[in-house]
Amino acid sequence: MERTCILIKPDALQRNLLGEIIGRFERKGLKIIGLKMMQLEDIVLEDHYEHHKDKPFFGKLRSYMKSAPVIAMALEGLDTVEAVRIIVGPTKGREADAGSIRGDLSMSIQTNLVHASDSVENGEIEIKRFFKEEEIFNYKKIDLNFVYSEDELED
Ligand code: FUP
Repeated sequence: MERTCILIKPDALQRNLLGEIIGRFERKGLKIIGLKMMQLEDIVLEDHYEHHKDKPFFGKLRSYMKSAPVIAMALEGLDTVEAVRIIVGPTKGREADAGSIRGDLSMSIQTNLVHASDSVENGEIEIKRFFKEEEIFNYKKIDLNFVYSEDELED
């Protein structure tokens, strides 16, 4: 099974959308293997947004990401990185398809509610960045045989 990392951003917390957003991942059939609230600091944000460090919007992005706590989630499932990116939608909320989190709930390119890992490799890096080993849980999820077919579970 593949793993991915989600951050539910400060705008979601302020707009009372945590339950709505977590619920969408749950209803999809994704297994929550890590979940916590945390205050992000400069060092971790500079690491996380390394690819945007020299962009003009970086300063404002960093302040916004520190303006309130975030919720970090680790999710597990088949092809989870791609499945979650579809549920989240593209970066700019006002251009995202209805049905996606950003398409339904966000108008912004920056306050766009959610971060989701963009590759399997980054998913693993981000889980390590935001979670300690003991904060990731290995447990039997009883709906697995209904979320996936027998064939898919054997692969
Ligand atoms: P995504 O993978 O969709 O979260 O998007 P990116 O990695 O391209 O961008 C990460 C974050 O940078 C976005 F969530 C918000 C911020 N950003 C801006 O603030 N302004 C921009 O023009 C582009 C991105």
